[in-house]
Amino acid sequence: MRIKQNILYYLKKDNYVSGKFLAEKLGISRVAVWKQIQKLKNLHYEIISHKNLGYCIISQPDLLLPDEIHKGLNTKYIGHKIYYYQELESSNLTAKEKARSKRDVVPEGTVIITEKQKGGRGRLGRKWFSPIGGIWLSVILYPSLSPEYIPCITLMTSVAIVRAIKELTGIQGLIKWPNDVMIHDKKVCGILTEMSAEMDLINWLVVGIGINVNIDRCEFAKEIKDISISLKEMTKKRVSRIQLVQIFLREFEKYYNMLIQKESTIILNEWKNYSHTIGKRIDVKVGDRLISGQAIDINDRGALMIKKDDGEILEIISGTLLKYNKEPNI
Ligand code: BT5
Repeated sequence: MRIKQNILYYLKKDNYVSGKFLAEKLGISRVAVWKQIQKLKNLHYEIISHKNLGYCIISQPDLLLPDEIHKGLNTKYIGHKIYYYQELESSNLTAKEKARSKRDVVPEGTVIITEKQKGGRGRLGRKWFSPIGGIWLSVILYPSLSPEYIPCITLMTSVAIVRAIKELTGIQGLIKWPNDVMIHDKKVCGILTEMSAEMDLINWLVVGIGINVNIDRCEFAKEIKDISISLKEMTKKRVSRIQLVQIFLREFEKYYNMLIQKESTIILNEWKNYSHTIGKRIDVKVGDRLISGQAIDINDRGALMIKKDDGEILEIISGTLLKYNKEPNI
């Protein structure tokens, strides 16, 4: 992997680079250089060769290749190990298999990323539409936290996403409790947090993130056309998925570190700043129960606090917002 990265480094630095130069710089044979160039071409790097001048890179693929993400990632551990796939059933499924069976070789912060999911999943077995052009990734974590912190993991992830989108595109997304990032009242991102835990300790945690990036309106499935949006649609141009992943992973690491050090106040305050939910009159489905009232706050465990019409205040850890009045009920 290092050799491929080094070859790319020299190719991107100059117009033409000779095979001899690369072989000398990297301490390998010219045949080995040629083999690496073929591998890069297989990864859709467009590289031409000239008999006297050497190799020249014409274009690089718009793929979420680990080498590209690693360049300038600047995190301490999140995303240092990335498993990349052209297509998966679901990145959360793959991440869970790895977390379950290979903990010794899959360090904390390992990322599973794929260009496309055949069976992307939302909460409660719902479908998550994941065509080419989006970011579909899962992060594996082993936090020393009790399971009651799980809602906070979803909250901090949504804060990291909102901040990454803002930094890259200037667009201010808002967070709809518990796991949606919205732009103009439409869903641009969903988060699926799954875990294995004992009574008071999390064994592993997988945070799955789906962001609609370079997806055109006409590509959205009929059933979600009216409720979803992509960043390309908003900015009217293609958005760099690599940069968005890099910024997101950096923000994610920052907030995750705060959480494991039990400094959740900053996260909760940020979440409230970006909240699309607090202050609104809502109907929430919790299992078979329907709860109506006003969303008044989230508590330090990330539970939504609802004031019912009879004045009773409930804390809801997880549920689905059904009716959602945009105007605050004052
Ligand atoms: C979520 O569930 O929002 C969690 C989505 C998590 C997706 C990521 S992608 C990487 C990782 N691997 C996976 O398999 N999953 C994770 P929920 O709150 O249940 O919302 C699901 C609902 O969102 C669906 O019922 C649709 O109405 C809507 N939906 C589906 N695909 C969408 C999309 N691409 N954009 C916007 N809305 C969508």
